[in-house]
Amino acid sequence: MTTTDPTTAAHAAAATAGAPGVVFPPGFAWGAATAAYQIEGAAAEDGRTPSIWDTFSHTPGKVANGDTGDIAVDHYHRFREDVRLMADLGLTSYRFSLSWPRIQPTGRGPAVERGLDFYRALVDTLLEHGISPVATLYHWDLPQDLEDAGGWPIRETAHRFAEYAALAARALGDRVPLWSTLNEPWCSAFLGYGSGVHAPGRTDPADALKAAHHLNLGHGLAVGTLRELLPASAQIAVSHNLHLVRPLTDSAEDREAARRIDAVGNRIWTGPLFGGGYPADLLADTAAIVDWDELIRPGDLAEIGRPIDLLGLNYYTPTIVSAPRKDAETPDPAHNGGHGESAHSPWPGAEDVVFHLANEDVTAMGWPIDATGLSESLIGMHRDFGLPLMVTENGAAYEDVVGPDGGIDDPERIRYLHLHLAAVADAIAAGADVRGYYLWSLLDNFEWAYGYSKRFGIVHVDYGTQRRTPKSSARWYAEVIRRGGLG
Ligand code: IFM
Repeated sequence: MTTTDPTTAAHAAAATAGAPGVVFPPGFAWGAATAAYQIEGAAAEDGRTPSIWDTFSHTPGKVANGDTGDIAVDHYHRFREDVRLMADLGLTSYRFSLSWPRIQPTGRGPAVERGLDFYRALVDTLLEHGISPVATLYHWDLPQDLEDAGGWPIRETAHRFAEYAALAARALGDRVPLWSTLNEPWCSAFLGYGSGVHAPGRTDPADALKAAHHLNLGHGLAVGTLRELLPASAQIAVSHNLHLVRPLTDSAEDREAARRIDAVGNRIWTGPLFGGGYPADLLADTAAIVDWDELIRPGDLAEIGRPIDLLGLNYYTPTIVSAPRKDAETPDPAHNGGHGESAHSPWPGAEDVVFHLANEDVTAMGWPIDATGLSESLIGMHRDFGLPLMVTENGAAYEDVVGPDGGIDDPERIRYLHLHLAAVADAIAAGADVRGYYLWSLLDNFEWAYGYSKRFGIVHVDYGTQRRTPKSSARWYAEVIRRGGLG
């Protein structure tokens, strides 16, 4: 594992963070990110079968307006046009996810070549345009057959995931230099099996904790498989939405609330990932919910702790918490990770913790804007884990308006992105080894339980015609990339 000496020239070049003319290190990846179910469409083509998100979105009442990913933004058929857009922006890297049910429809057995062909063509087109591909194996679309067999709460799913990783690595390993195992497993475990606002929509805290362990195990097993099958030069990462948890006040009670959310939101992943096992306080907080001794089998922690090359951070907003209070605020966007309302908590062992808005300056998701949380996260991760980092998601939804000339002017998104890129520069200047930034998202897309009602793209999509129109934020980002930093 490489760690970077903060005195290198790259860091010195970035040391003017916050000042005009902020420059990022040479080789810094200027990216954008998407995910298969959110953009591909072609849900029943070329052998693809339903994932948990197909089932969930087709269940009345689960997704706003009854929206589904059946067509999404039709990227499956329009990927060449989309790669041209990326090239026009000057992106140097593109982070996308592979659809498990497109590659291995039932989650078992051989790969479907037509599914792999799509990704081969996508990757080849990216490479032809000088854009470095970053493939995420799992961005939430578990084959429905595996959910029917028990889903992430059962151990077998972790082994199935490693087998699928092998199929992907054999097909694409010669041309994808950077792989990520999981995207935001916190959401898969705790929104999918705890609060139920995400697929598969189950609401059992014990299942949520079991899912977390099996996602960790699946990650570790997949790292082992990828190391065996990929060229030695390939790099392996995982992307977590680590919560930047701040206590509302400095009281012992609020600090205790923050500790509990940090345990089940963050250290449940980073503890075993970095060889420390599950934290004792997490095990104590959740002892009445799940039998960890039965769940963790001999050898699991060694698998999960296999070394990785890079750690991805997905950051949108900080998480402000307190102990229960009489004046508790009702809108608590962080309660469900900002992904919808549920009577069931996604925080096993910390159900009574109260969430607060960091400030009133919010995006269309209701998520407060506070870029200091991004620099603080990166600096903390550098200090605590000491490996290269990437911001694998960051961006904002706004209610974009198409002007009379067909253009979309989105200065609020530009402001959000500017603040957060400056925060990345601040972290680099403070010594964090941050290798890239992947803006969420390239295109407007299916925003999970919110359907198409929330737009995160820097490229607008007219869902009726599938016409793509770069917003002013896209032109701004292209200029940032051209200059290699903020002006
Ligand atoms: O759209 C999602 C993405 O799939 C995962 N991270 C957060 C984004 C915005 O909610």
